[in-house]
Amino acid sequence: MSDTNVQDRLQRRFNRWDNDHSGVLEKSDFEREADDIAERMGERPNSQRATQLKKALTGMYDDIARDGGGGSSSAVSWEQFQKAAQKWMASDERVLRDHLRPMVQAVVGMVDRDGSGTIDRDEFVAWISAIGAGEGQASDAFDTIDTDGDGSLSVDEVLQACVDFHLGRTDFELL
Ligand SMILES: [Ca+2]
Ligand SMILES: [Ca+2]
Repeated sequence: MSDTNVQDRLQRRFNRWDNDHSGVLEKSDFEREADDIAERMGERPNSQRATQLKKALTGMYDDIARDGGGGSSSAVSWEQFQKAAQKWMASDERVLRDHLRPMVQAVVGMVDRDGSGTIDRDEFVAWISAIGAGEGQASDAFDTIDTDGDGSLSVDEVLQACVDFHLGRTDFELL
């Protein structure tokens, strides 16, 4: 993996989460992000799925604030964000997986329109076009992420794809 790549992706992630472009991350950025994803997925703001996602994202904010060395009541600077990320990415990748899991689970729950518990190809393509990321590659990405080749994406498969992206192993950004 390339360290520059990993660093660039972290910076991009920080900027994307900094929804109000204040230069620091606040809990409200994560609430807005959850609302934004819900809206793009055509979900009502207070639906169970939308509420789950908001809970997962604000929970992630609390984790980042804690591991960055600040408290969850103050904002997270880029330096604190990097500190938290280094902590999550330095050791066994299970640590990163555990931190990302609640968010991935909530997003999968939202994308999984038919409630099958997994994401099929149509659901995946709808999601990727809703977030406006790499539409042309959606079908190829689906095949790559579907590591057991059963034609649907499980929470674990999506989670691994997110981890692989942030560790610089793959180029397809999911979230
Ligand atoms: Ca499904
Ligand atoms: Ca699969």
